[in-house]
Amino acid sequence: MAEATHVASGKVREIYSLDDERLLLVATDRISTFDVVHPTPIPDKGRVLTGLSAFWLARTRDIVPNHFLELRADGRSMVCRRLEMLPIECVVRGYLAGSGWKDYRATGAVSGQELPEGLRESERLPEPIFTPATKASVGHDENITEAEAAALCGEARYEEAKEAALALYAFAAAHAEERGIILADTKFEFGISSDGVLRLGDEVLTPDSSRFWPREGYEPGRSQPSFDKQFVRDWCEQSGWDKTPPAPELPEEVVVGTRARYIEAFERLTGVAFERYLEGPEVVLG
Ligand code: PZK
Repeated sequence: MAEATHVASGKVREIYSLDDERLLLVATDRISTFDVVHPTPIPDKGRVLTGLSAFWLARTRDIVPNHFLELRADGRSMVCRRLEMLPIECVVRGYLAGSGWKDYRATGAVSGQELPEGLRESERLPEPIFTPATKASVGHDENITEAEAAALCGEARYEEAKEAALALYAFAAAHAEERGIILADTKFEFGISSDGVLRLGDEVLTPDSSRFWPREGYEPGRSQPSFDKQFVRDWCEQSGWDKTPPAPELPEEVVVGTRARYIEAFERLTGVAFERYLEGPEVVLG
């Protein structure tokens, strides 16, 4: 990729600039647990995430336009339109987990929205809620009120992003549910293209931007196992690692089991055999 210049690294992704209008997003095989990246890659994880993201972007373009332009033959990189990103994370929650559960337990509310009393950890909410968060450059994103988010984005763009995010969640949660996967929550990022259109950007509805739980064994009142990362978390918990950097190397059986879970999520959600995706990634675009 001689014409691409590197612009940013995420924990598990890289961004390159192609020209004034286009970026290349590359998903690596890196994996993090407890916010720390392991030295051991999960082979094909980046391809699974890029394929899933492209699948959702292709199927939701009538809900809201997005940044997708092209899937590259390597299956792990996507050419997208350069956007002016909104300065908030657009989180939709259908179930009470993570910081949503933490904030609810402490205050009875999430992002300033009061919820019914007596909800349990991982419980399904009466209806999905939009809980905007800051984009922290270091440390964790923090939930903010809708008024704070609207002030950061401008009222009209805020409302547009909120309505799009709720509609995207409803579509994806129904699709996942039919395939035995609970979409507990997910994070979207939106931006404005040079023609002034609000578009969905970033990675979309992947296990790295969402909580996917197996429907089988779902039980409110406790935390739920992660569809993709549970082998890694369980191994880390019993390894004695104190969850501060550096993260430990992962044993072969954890790598193999985790890779199989990513591929299972891909195949269940897309209905496409992963081997078929490797032969020609555009198969996920429908
Ligand atoms: C954009 N990120 C997240 C950070 C990564 C990814 N279409 C776009 N236009 C402008 N900016 C972005 C996008 C997208 N997608 C996404 N940061 C900026 C990010 C670090 C590494 F791979």
